[in-house]
This record gives sequence, structure tokens and C-alpha cells, in this order.
Amino acid sequence: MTVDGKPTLGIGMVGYAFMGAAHSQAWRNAPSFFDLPLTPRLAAIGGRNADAAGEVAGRFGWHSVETDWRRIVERDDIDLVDVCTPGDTHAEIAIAALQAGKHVLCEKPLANSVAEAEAMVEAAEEAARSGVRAMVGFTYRRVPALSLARRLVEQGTVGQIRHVRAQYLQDWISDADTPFSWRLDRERAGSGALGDIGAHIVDLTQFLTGERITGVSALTETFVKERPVPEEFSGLSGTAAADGQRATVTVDDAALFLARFSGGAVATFEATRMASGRKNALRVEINGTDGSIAFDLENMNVLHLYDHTEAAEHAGFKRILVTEPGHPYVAAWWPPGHLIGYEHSFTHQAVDLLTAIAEDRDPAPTFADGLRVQRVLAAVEASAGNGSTWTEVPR
Ligand code: SOE
Repeated sequence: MTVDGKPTLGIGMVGYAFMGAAHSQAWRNAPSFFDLPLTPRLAAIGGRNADAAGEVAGRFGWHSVETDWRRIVERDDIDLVDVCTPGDTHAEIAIAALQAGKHVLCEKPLANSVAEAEAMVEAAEEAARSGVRAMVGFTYRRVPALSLARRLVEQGTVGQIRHVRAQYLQDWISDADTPFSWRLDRERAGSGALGDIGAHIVDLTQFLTGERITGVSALTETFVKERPVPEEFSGLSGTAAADGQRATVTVDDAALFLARFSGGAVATFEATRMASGRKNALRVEINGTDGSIAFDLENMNVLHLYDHTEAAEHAGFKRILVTEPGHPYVAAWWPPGHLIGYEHSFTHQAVDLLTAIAEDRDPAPTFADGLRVQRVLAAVEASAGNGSTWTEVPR
């Protein structure tokens, strides 16, 4: 099928909640703002609740609704499966889709375990041999200010990196009465703040530095051990043994860790859902021999740059408003100074995935990048679990 003379790519999305909405608007907007080699067609949205999925289908223009994801994997009019479900189904759906010859976009974190991630990488590498592509959805790489930051680091602007400092601060469960949800159930989510938002800063810092995290020393904390179960909640798994009223939280509320990077930098990471007042504050700072960069997602069109080679008298952090046409992705949107938002990085993700597919090459981040993140998450949990480096301070 072709639209405006271009081949189309049938999209089948599994899941329809927050990420389902973010991805739906991306598939719809990408061809309107970017000159794409392939035009995405919103062929089907998948969800066990037909009414709920149908409502989202109507809002975003999905052509059909499937209540079994296997139908989406089987349909001949679907060329790409977009996995927007909780982590406990990523591996099963992505591997089935790849084996059926469908390209895959899988939300982060790639999986709930290293073993699952390894199986997904194996399936992706096998599928790539016949031109089937797979990407994991670490969208913050595609925030223009962070793409610019990567470009600057790659050009040597900050020199040899000594420090990486990354936080991802939220507070949506800081109230102990906030009800239980799948994100607090290890069997569904794999982990808590660590995998949900810690995964973002692990991927992002490896992307920005071009280096790998080689070791960690960690601690995790669950401040609120059990939570009220909302009446409608049906997704409770065994590990969240509920007495009908309250469920045991089986994941971390916060994960903090030290790390070393392959290039020699030392790092601090903090991922928490308990930072009262911080709504979605992903912050990263890189300090090098020649300068520093600093970013805060709550001010996402700005990148701060410090040039250490400037004379001290007039040196200082420069505030770059990343809205110039020469900045990554920006030319497709608005004139300088007209800002963009959280959802635009999902559109950039769709653009880069469709372009990679058309050019018959692997998109980034690959499933192998996702496995690298999964291995860091597992190391953090292992370190936190055995308290290996924790030294009590004598009273
Ligand atoms: C919740 O913490 C969440 O929606 C994450 O799951 C997303 O990945 C992040 O982009 C925003 O916060």
C-alpha cells in the first residue's frame, strides 16, 4: 500500500495507557512534521479491555482493536509491533513478533530480567539477518538538548570526563495512601524506581559519554511497605499478597548507586519516586577536563555549557536555548524560542526508527543497548542486596 506515493508501514501497538498515548501521537505526527521514507499506518491497537482500547483507538485514529496481542503479531497488514505493556510481557510479545518477521519497538526497560533481555537480543540479532529491526524506547536520547549534549561530548567539548552525576526524581507515590499499582509489583514491573526511571539515566549517561558503566555500589529502599488496593485493581500477582484491602510493595521506592565508567569517570546515580516536589526531574551533569554540561528535564529546551578553557574572569555556565534550526530535530517544528515538550521525543523516536527501517540498518538504541542497561540494573540490585560496600559508622 502507498500513501502520497510512499510505501506505508502497518503499526500494531500492544497497550493503550500512558505510553500507548505517547506512542499513538508519535505515529500520527511523525509524517506531518518530518519527510519520512515510510508512512506509518495505525492498523491496530491491542488491549484485553476492548472498551478501553476502543476508546483510545477512537481518540488517536487506530483502524482496529484486538483483544489478543497474538492477533496483532499474526496479521499480514501489520509490519511493526509496538510493545507498550508492563515489563512482564515485553519478552514474550517482542520475541513472537520478531520471529513472525515484524519489526519491534519495545518500551523501556527492555525486560524484567537479564535472562529475558538476552533472549530478546538473540531474537533481534536473528531477525536482523532478514532485515527485521528492533529498537528499545529510551526516548530521552531524542530530546534535542540531550542529542546536542551528545554531539558536544563527542566533539571533545568537555574533554576527558571525570564526573557523571545523574538523578531522576519523581514524587507520585510519596503519599503512603497512594494506592497499589502494577508499577509496585515486582512480578509485573521487574523493579521499582530502579527499572522505571533509573533505567533512563543509566541508558542516557552511557549514550552521552559513549562509555559503559563497569561497576556499581548501591543501596535501595522501600519506604512504604504496603499500600491500599483500589477496588478495580485486578492485576495483583502472587508476590503482592493482598488481604483484599492492602498489598505488599515488592519493589524499591528509591535506588542510589555509585558507578565507574569505562573511560575512568566516577559517577553518582539517584532514582526515586519519593522526592516530594520533584515531578519529573531528570537531571544530568558531566564534568570533564575542559568543561561541563548540565541538563534538567523540567527545563528541557535548555542545555547549560561551561567552557573551562575560557579565562576565569568571564567564564561561567552558558544557557543554550536549544531551539535553533541547526539543533537536532528542531527544524521540523517551530521557529527559534518556540519550545517543544515531552511528547516530541516520542515522535523523534518514530522518525528515527522508520528511517532506519527504510535504510535497512539497525536503529539505536538496539536491544543490545537495552541488555547493557538491564545488566547494570541487575548489578545494582545485587550490590544493594549483599550490602557489599556498606560500612556502618561507629556510634
Ligand atoms: C513513570 O515513572 C514514567 O511514566 C516512566 O515510566 C517513563 O518512562 C518516564 O518517561 C516518565 O515517568
